[in-house]
Amino acid sequence: MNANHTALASQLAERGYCLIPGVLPPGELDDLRRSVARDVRIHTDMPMPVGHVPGFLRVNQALAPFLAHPRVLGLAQSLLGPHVRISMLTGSVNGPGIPRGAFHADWPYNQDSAACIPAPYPDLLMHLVTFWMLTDFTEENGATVVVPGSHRKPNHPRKGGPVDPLAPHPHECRLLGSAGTVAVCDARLWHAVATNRTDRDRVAVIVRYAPWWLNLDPLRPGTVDRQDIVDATGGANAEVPSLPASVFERLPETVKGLLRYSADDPGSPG
Ligand SMILES: O=C(O)CCC(=O)C(=O)O
Repeated sequence: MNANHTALASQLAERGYCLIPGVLPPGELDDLRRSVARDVRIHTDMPMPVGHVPGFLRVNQALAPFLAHPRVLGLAQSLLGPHVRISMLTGSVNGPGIPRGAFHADWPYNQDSAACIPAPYPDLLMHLVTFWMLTDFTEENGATVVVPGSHRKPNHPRKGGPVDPLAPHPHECRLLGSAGTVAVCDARLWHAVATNRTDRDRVAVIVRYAPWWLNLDPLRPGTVDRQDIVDATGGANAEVPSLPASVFERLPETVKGLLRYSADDPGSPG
């Protein structure tokens, strides 16, 4: 592990998150932000102000050249091993007026998911959630609320449980950063959407990185595990549509290895 990754890895181990500033080139930020904000608004699966597009790479590839950035992928590989892949890529616009959300941990720790690691879950990092900030993340525009150190807990706040997921936490803080920063979080970190009190969008792409040994099939429509664990039980679970072969083929070579699992077979319609 190089010295930078070691320092970031120890912040991540201690607090459950770390920040990598200046990953995206300043000269490209305006175009990236405009492109992502436009396509999230067109394709969102929830009404604004919650702009949310799972499988965002299908409709927008603006971030593709950066997804294997050595400062981000290098850290992910040093934590999860060399065979890392992108498990989810979501376009995200938290528009003006978006209300505060509930504290939760992310998949596969989230106990509201049909496919989850049952709590008490083990003290093991299995999934990274990265926020690629395309606008500054500020207190005013709803920088994500996080509880430092909560990634070491074996469960996350749940309705009816000992910690109210909707109440402010005494140790909470914000994931603050300037546009171009990538925030890297342990998926167990307790976090919540924060109110955007400005009249401007907070724009990001949320990219999750998983080791090869984490079973992503329950996320993917049409797989046996999705059918058995999610469809047959009527449970909730994040859904990641596959990447059309035509989109996959146009990705930078350095990025293809991260998304091979997610791509449709060549020859299938896309
Ligand atoms: O948009 C945010 O600030 C948080 C998003 C979030 O909670 C999630 O994707 O799990």
